[in-house]
Amino acid sequence: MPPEGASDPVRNVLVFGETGVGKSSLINLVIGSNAAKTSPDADPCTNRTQPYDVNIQGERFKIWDTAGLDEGKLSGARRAAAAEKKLKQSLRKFLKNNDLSLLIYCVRGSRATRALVRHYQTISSETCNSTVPMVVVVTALENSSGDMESWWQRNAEDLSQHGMNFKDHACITTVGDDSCDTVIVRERRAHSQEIVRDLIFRNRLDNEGSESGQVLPVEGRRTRTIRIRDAMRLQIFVSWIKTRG
Ligand SMILES: Nc1nc2c(ncn2[C@@H]2O[C@H](COP(=O)(O)OP(=O)(O)OP(=O)(O)O)[C@@H](O)[C@H]2O)c(=O)[nH]1
Ligand SMILES: [Mg+2]
Repeated sequence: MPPEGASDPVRNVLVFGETGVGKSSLINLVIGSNAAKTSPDADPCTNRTQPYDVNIQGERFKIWDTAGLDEGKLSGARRAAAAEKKLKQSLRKFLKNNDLSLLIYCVRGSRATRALVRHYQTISSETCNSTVPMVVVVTALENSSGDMESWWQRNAEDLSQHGMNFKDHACITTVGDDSCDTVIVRERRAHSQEIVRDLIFRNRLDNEGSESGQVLPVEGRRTRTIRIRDAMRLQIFVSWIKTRG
């Protein structure tokens, strides 16, 4: 007999963003362990797309860590191109199989908004025909003045003016457990874990039904178009009957 919950659907969540912004740290925060390798070096740490299993509110998720994207330096251009190519390949595969529940764009709070546009556009251009939600997670806010959420109040309009629109957001710290040197940082980290797990849960896409799937297959799209056309015809017919009556 399979273990309990083994046949439950598993929802895939893909985390992407620049090198060193805290993608692997974010995953460790969500799963509650240090399974994903992190590094303080400026050099890229994660080199391949790798899944981490986690259960959130009784549902199963696979959170995929990805290689960091280019941070605008000319050095390492080959590696950056390879990281982008790998990310696109993984994304296309998920979309083709209707198997992606959520995209998380991980950014660092200190980064200028305009620096975030390029990677946003790269991924949006891949997902424009799909209904996979994209959310943004802003990291490194453990010492921000005011509460962490105030980052959003200061920057949301700027993001939108730069053409970046997200279904939802979380302003958090992903600083490692061993680097929480004050009570406030420790509390912010614990709060961040709750916020981000909740973000994933409430924005997950249900990939089972066709209405909630991502890219509708051609047949599905045609059926939906016919349904809309029939409804419009019916409406015109009803209006015509009314004008006669
Ligand atoms: N202060 C601070 N440091 C953080 C935070 N999140 C991560 N870091 C640190 O930033 C460094 C890079 O973190 P990683 O999680 O390895 O970043 P990454 O995006 O996975 O990096 P790559 O795999 O190289 O793309 C590590 O030293 C982390 O401890 C944060 O919220 N605040
Ligand atoms: Mg990493």
